[in-house]
Amino acid sequence: MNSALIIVDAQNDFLPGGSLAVPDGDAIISFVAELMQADQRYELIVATQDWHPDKHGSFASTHSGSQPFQLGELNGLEQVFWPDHCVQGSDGARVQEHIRKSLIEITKKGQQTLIIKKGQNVRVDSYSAFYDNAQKHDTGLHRALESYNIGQVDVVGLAFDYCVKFTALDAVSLGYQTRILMAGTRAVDPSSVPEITSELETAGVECCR
Ligand code: VGL
Ligand code: ZN
Repeated sequence: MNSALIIVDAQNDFLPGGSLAVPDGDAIISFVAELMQADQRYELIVATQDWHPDKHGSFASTHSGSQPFQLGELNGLEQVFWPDHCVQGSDGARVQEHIRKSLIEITKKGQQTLIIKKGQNVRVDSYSAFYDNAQKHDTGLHRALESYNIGQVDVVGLAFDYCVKFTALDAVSLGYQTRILMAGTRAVDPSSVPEITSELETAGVECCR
């Protein structure tokens, strides 16, 4: 069975110094870069990018009176309002330099790679690499994985409690054997990790230490 590596949102804004920095986020970089270099392990390596237009509906700054990290509502869905982040074309939206360079290097060596952008619709947020939070818009990732006969996925990246979690949940419900490699991910809220880990495992996601 073919395997794919899905690197979720390893972007500057989620790393120390970024506008939505994930605590200890940079600790994942060398682990992920090494995985990417492992010959023959993955049929396909996917990197996702959170890719918001200006004034995205998930930004606190878009809603007068709301503060970053407040819970609100966006088009009928519960929504955490975030600091502005990953605005299309900004430096914060770029894939972290080491990961970006590794992607180019392995592509040159013949490794199949794919970039998936998400979060472009101002009216709905998009945590999962497969579907938006309303489960309406499809990014094309499922079809791409099928075309490579992928049956198993390893998920890493940022943040564990949002985009990594929802990517893994969608992967498992689409029928992929799904693992999260814990050395390759960190959470916005580190105290949430034990509870989310058991939620994921109940859903059938293997969280590998
Ligand atoms: C993410 C919050 C907002 C993530 C993206 O990549 O986990 N979190 N947008
Ligand atoms: Zn976002």
